[in-house]
Amino acid sequence: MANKNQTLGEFIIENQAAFKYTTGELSRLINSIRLAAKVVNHEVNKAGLVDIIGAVGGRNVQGEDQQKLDVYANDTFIQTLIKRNIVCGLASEEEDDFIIINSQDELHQNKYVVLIDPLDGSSNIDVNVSVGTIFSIFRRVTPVGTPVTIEDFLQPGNQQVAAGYVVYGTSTMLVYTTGHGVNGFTLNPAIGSYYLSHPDMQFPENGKIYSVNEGNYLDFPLGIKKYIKYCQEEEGDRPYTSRYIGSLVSDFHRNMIKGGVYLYPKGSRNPNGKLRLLYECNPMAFLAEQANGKASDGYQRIMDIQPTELHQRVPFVCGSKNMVDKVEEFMQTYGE
Ligand code: AHM
Ligand code: MG
Repeated sequence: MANKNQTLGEFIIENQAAFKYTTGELSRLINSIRLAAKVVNHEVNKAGLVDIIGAVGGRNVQGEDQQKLDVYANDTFIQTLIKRNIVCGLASEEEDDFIIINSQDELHQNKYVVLIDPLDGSSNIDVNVSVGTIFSIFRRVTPVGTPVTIEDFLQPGNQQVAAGYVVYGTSTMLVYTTGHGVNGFTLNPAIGSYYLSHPDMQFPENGKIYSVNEGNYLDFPLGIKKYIKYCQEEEGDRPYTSRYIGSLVSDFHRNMIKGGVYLYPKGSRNPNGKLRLLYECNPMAFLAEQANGKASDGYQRIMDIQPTELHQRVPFVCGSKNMVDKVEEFMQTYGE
């Protein structure tokens, strides 16, 4: 029975034994992400004050340079993970290349690499709409004690050890999986602790929400156009409701709680879709599957795609299982 008084710290310790390789390293890593997320949360919550205390990109009253929030989030996560000596390599949506990390005592003894989108939903940052952080954790495939290589990062999503997101919304939540279901923790800002508020999160099998940027409609594959029309038809439990925030984390979070499907298809402007396989789609796909949902590129399982480059993009369909099945059915029937 889930204990709603439990803090994230307590939960991590209690569940450590369930981890596949239990040395405590993964627990410490998730703890570091939790810490960095608190720091970023503090900054995100002050975003509206920027015009009062000094414009982003300018200098604040102390004469320090003010960073854009996405740059700040990127630096915070990277520095926290490097300083706590907890990973052997990092890749970020904000960085061109992956980062090799040397641990202080012996070289490269850590086993895990982290891939991160430090602040997703960039178009929402300046307008007080929810944004999020997404992370994905793998065991390295190259030998411990050597510098990480690109191979350690180009692993299919089905090799993920853990994944999660932080949503900076009306409240701040950290939601993650280590392959044993999905649990959500809400930050109590007065105390600075996350509490287990959403144990064992599950997508309803069916949903009534579709989330897609319909401004791109004319550009979509025929299968997606037909699916959107299907959502709008009056029949059975349809028409569905359209809800699109434009922040993947928030759209996913709502759909997981209420039941729905998120789509970012390809189009002539985005021939492979917009979202990145490694930083956005894989971690969300792992969470979706762990929560009884599904994630696909329209034809195949996202987590079975073999990545070929760090910033690779893929079409993304994710959410309630029966809804994703339906989208695949439309893609099979009508194709591009
Ligand atoms: P970003 O990584 O530049 O923030 O882009 C990712 C975001 C997702 O969070 C969101 O679902 C999507 O881009 C929205 O894109 P669009 O504005 O094209 O609908
Ligand atoms: Mg992003």
